[in-house]
Amino acid sequence: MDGIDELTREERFDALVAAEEKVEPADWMPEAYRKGLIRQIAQHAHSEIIGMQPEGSWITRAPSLKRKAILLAKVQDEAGHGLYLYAAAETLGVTRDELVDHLVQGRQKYSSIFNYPTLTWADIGAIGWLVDGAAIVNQVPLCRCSYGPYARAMVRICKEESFHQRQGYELLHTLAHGTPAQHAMAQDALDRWWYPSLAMFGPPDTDSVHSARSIQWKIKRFSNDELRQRFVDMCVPQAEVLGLRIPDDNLRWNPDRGAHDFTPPDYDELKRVITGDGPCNAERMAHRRAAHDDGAWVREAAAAYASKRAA
Ligand code: BYC
Repeated sequence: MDGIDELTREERFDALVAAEEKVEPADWMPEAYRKGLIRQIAQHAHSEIIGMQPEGSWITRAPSLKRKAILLAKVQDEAGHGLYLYAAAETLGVTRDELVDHLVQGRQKYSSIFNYPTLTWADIGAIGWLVDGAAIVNQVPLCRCSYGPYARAMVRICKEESFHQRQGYELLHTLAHGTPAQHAMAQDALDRWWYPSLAMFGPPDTDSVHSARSIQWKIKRFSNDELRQRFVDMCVPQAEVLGLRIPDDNLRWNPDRGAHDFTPPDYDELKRVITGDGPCNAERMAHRRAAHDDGAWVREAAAAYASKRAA
């Protein structure tokens, strides 16, 4: 391929993205676009899979059959989200096996939020309301991502996340309007999950290494700080309905900006958690590795069965 053809392909790709059309797996794409997407989609898929752990540990302790059935369905949905996302990443020329290996070897990341412990039942409500809420704010714009398979996976994921968020909000609402002890438990969960949820949106824009390129290529549509702001503005009236206090003395409406001023999360803590030093990093990875090893015989049996049928 000579230089002129290379330029033409690049120009064609840029025109496709500018026209808001989808880039599909068979289309030519810049190598950095492909690699960037694999990085983000893999991290997203790993987050869904690791994200099953903090809630999964409460399935046996849910306070009623109804709550147990709801939580079980939610955790199963998360496994499904992981699978859609691994499948979307596979269209970019990597295999799911490779990505899972990267996760268990600690070579790819997953969301910082899942390195915090779920100490009480109210935490399950806080995860649904805040963590799934943050995920929705982050992921709805990804339904318009320039890469077709990722965008289409996100449409279905967002519908399910919306149900997840409502179940968490309803759970927390029940506790917040229950006995004083239940109300205190709900407030304590909000106190502990608020700042880690704000950190889910990533480093501030000034430190975000990938944002500019991702926005230029229409993978991301908004910056980390824009989405964080949107999330805060969404949560404030919801907290009022819950009768809970967001743990931020600086939180107030700013009429000039048409948005709330708020205290940002501790970005040094985010860095520490991302690099392996959060409260539950070691536990989450050990659990994932053990599940991977324990499941080896299933993968081998499935592969043997498939090759027998092919023969
Ligand atoms: N945690 O340049 P930046 C869910 C990394 S799961 C860990 O701003 P980017 C759910 C970032 O990867 C929710 N790492 O990056 C599941 C990069 O490192 P690398 C998961 C983080 O990509 C179960 C570096 O820091 N959602 O919904 O432009 C139950 C520099 O950052 C974090 C997604 O994954 C973090 N918080 O923006 C309930 C959504 N923040 O890759 C719910 C898709 C930053 O260079 N992902 N990093 O090694 C995204 O939208 C973007 O990747 C991010 C970061 C906004 C997360």
